[in-house]
Amino acid sequence: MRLIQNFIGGEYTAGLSGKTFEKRSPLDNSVIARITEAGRDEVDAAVCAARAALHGEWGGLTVEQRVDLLYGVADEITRRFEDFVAAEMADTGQPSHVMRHVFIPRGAANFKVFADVVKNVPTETFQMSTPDGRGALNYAVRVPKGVVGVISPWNAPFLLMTWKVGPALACGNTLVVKPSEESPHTAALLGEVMNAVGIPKGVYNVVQGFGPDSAGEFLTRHPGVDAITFTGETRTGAAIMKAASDGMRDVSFELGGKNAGIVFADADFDAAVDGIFRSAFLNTGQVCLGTERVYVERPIFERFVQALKAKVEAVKFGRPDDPAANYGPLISQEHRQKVLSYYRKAVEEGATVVTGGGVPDMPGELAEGAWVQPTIWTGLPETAAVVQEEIFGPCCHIRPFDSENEVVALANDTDYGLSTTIWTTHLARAHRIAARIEVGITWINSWFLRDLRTAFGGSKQSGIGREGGVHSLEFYTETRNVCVKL
Ligand code: NAD
Ligand code: 6OD
Repeated sequence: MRLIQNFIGGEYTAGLSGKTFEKRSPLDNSVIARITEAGRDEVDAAVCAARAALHGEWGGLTVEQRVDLLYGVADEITRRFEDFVAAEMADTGQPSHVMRHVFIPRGAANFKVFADVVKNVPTETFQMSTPDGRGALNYAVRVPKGVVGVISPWNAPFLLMTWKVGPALACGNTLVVKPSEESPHTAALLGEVMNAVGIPKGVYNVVQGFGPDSAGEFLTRHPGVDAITFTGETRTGAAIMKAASDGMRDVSFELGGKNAGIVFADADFDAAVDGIFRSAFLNTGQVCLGTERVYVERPIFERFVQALKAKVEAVKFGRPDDPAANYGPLISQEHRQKVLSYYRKAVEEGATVVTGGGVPDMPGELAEGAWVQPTIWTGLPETAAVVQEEIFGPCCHIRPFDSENEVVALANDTDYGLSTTIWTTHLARAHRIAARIEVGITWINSWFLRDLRTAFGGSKQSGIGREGGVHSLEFYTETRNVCVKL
């Protein structure tokens, strides 16, 4: 069994309190790692190490030197690709192809892309006239925010953590990262990469532990943290916002979603079925951008439901390294209980269960894992809990619609506003609808197609702020204006 420690000032350290916790495999509930839990003292040590690094060698590097180091980090992740794949698979139990083709390569890309952004972004300047006719020149200087606290979730741990670590480092900040208690491996492994590449000690620190009354809360309440970037549940975001208000620290929040998928009768039918299947069921439905509400134009409704059902019923459950398997478990027993409670609630609320609704029969020790059947419902009113609340599991409700106005109203009838996917060959209509849907990200005839230079974030209760490309620079730097009288 592995022992995972905190990473502070470039060293893996045993906790002062001696407290540890277990990480269990989602596949069979066996204990796969024991983790040193950071208490207040470790969090304080990590913040102090980050503060010292800000004023040390790291703070004196040129942009070009930082960019070179970040390219080095990306290359080292690629060199240790198999280690990252194995670490992430151990934590999440998801199929190896998802790690290999999406999550780990994206982790490396998060360093390269933001190194490029920082290198290429121009400086804002304004010339102004003055009464003496000689004028003045204003120019903006970007400086790092300082010590940034990164709090990340378990559903795509490496991608989502590095999506913040990459731009934060590119902008010259130093970091204390608190990965989810359910996915401690890759944040810890990244410490080895930082050391191998020569990132100065203290620039990247990791404290392991839980949220309330543990490393997460201690970090967000620490006065030495200048800004907090968080991805996770909306409720947790609210708690972190309260903590951040002490000292007026800046926040960037990527929160929950209850995203709509909209399919018009003129859509490329097979592409739409494939697209909605991916968006609802990839990663066992544990994707914030995932579709849990599907609206299908009435003429193709029945055919669509049957086609999606056939795809769902073809999934093969199994271990990530089983070549015959393509579907993984949920992250934990606790999350499985939550998802299964919604499966029961759907039935109580009168849903027609098109497929799924329970747990699959798994052989041997896998019977102890966090497996659930992917599930489709129809027939519920929009007020039903499973249509309104984020479940974060492999399930969706499908409802027919008859008009553009109706489907826009249905899609917007939620407290969340993260993403939408629209399937149609009528591009002018798709464009029109995209402008009316209250979300941060709309995909047309695609889903989770990411250009890291674009704005990413949620409306309503799905987030505060935008990251991606220059939007990340807005959060991870402070802009100072210099006015020169000529
Ligand atoms: P979570 O909010 O339970 O936990 C996220 C992180 O916050 C973990 O590291 C946790 O330990 C920490 N945390 C919990 N309480 C805290 C507190 N009081 N103070 C400080 N830290 C605290 O979320 P999760 O279950 O890990 O992830 C799933 C959720 O994340 C879903 O709601 C999903 O929609 C959301 N998510 C959003 C995005 C996005 O980009 N919008 C991306 C991925 C996941
Ligand atoms: O692709 C990204 O940058 C991103 N933040 C994805 C979020 C996935 C949510 O589960």
